[in-house]
Amino acid sequence: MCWLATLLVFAAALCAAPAHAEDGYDLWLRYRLLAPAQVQHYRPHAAELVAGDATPTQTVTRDELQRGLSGLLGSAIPLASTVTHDGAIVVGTPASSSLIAGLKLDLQDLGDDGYLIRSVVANGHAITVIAGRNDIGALYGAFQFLRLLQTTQPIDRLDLRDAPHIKLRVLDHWDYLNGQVERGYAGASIWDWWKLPDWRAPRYTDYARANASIGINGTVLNHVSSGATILTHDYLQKAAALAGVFRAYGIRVYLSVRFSAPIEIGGLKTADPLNPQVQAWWHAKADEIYALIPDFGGFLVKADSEGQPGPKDYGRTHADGANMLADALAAHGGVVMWRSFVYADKPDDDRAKQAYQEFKPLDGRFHANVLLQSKNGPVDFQPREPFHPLFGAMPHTPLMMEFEITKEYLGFATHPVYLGPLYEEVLAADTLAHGKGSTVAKVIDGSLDHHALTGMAGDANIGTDRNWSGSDFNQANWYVFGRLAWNPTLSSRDIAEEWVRMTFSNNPAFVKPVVAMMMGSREAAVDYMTPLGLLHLMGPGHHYGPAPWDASEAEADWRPVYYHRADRQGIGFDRSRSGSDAVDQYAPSLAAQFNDVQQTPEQFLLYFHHLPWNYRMRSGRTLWYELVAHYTQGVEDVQQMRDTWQHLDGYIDAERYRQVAAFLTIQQREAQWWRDACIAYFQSVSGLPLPPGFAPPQHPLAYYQSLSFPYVPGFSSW
Ligand code: GCV
Repeated sequence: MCWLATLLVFAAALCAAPAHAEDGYDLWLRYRLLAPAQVQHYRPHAAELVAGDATPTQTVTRDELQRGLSGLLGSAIPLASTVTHDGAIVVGTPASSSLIAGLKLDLQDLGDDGYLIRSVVANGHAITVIAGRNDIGALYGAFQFLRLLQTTQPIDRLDLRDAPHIKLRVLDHWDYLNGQVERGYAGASIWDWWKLPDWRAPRYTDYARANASIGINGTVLNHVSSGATILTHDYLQKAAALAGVFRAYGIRVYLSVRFSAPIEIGGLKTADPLNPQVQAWWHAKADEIYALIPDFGGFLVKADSEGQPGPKDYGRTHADGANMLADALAAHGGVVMWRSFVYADKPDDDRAKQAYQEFKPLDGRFHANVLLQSKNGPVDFQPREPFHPLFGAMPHTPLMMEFEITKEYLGFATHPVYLGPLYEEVLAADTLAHGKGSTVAKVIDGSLDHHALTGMAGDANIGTDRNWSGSDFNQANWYVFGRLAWNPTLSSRDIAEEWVRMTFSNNPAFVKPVVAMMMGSREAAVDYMTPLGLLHLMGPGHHYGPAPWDASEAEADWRPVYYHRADRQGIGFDRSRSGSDAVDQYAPSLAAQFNDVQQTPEQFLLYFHHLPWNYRMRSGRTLWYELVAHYTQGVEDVQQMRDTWQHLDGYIDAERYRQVAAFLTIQQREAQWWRDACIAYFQSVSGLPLPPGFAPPQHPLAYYQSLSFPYVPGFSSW
């Protein structure tokens, strides 16, 4: 008896242990065996699976449910052609399943991609039905059903319906055709262009699964500043091979296009958007693309920005350029995502104002299949910026959000900074464009100004690292982007909890502290990097580490000193009416608030105002004191995160535990470096003594200024 018991325990341990070391590859789709009580609870609701396989999407839906349920519940779920037992799961659409058609479910308002999951009685049996109007809705529903089990939610009396709020939910890859990824901290590009189209790595399918599981339905394969080669026939065939892998998962391929492509690969002398030959070239190119990729999504364009060619080279407007490309795609149903990230080196003006200045006058002048894609803030994906003033200012143009998922300015791969609170803060910000409640989320989901064409893009953090994103915690940023692109009103805390449960463990003793740690992580980074509305203090070009003293960049508005404007008297960029007047790019009541230093939220204080070091903050302390206190707080918060993690040893696999622990050590060292370097520098400028009770920087300023980093990832080689 005793040996039998030992054997059973051993067998149970084997079942619970992962088949291979946990290396993060499985992302949030791990489908590991649930605890015995949960298995017992769910098993009766997964007695058989009735799922079609008449289309590729139906097949992958069925396969995912089989894979997920067998992993979570420990044994395969039998396939059935019709319901024969209580506890059957039926998935499909009215067209693919006569049973679903017979149930006469209210699917009308689910749109193209929505789903319904309901506990019903069919053929005399209590079953769960997962239905969409289209195959893709059913696939999204299947992923949601699996998520319920993965996060141990009840599934016995289900009545869920959900549909995406945003139409285009897109990843932008900053990947070059040579395999490098700009701002990539997770290895090389996952697209093996050299071996495509013949070799389609299995990883492409897992990429599609992961994206579909969170509702992402588009991918821009190449860098926004790419050359024109991607539009040559050979490369279009490679892109078509990828599109072929992604199609079953509802993911469309888009390409970044270079405005001067008609010259570079078309043999024309001009790329003027009003030139008939240029227009004909793009029409022919669009026809060629759609012949290879019938569901091609469209073009992403970075034009007249950071040295990229564009319509202004020919005296034309952004609207002329975007419309010309849009016309070439229109007959095929494609769109143009035209970026608003433009600025020129005009040191006398304020870089933060330039996108608004160029685009606001063009409102209403873009054709129906153009979206204007704006970064979340007016400068460049800083740890904190106010929302971009174009949101709410262009009612006649569909505005698309661009978030950066890769952590160019937030600690690269190694600082576990969860970006959910950043995204949520921006989406929930009130533009006041049409009175109170005109949130950024309502601008981009189209509800504020009645746009049907809507979109959200995320600059991907994906590379060839086994764990895809350079660290396990960075996966959460990919995840939260997808979930918020589906519904920009979701709570980043809820999403964090979902992700932790799926990625690591459902044990509340683990979930609770880790979610709390994630939720505080972005504020900690703001504090140790750029508190109180400071921004762009990072090292020149590579953006690694602190360099608030730096003035070496060729362009004035790339230099930290341009942004913080610290001198003996004070610090901050005056964007009030007595300064650059960027405040007046916001709706009048918001402009009035930002213009008044007393009413400006302290988190944006130095973004909008230049203030004396002894300015009295709401705490009653001086600005100098608060600055030092924030920098110090950031380091203490990271120490707290490390302590939290140290108490969690043993709750998850050793492999991932160890890597997070190591990365937190790096983060703490670098947070201290940020604090000390910034305090040393600002002290050298202000000439003020450190407020009492605060430790002095560990090294003199000259030490921090002497550091150099020739091989920073994501930068040095491009
Ligand atoms: C893709 C900033 C970043 C660049 C990025 C650019 C853009 O300049 O540092 O890496 O290039 O924005 O978004 O176009």
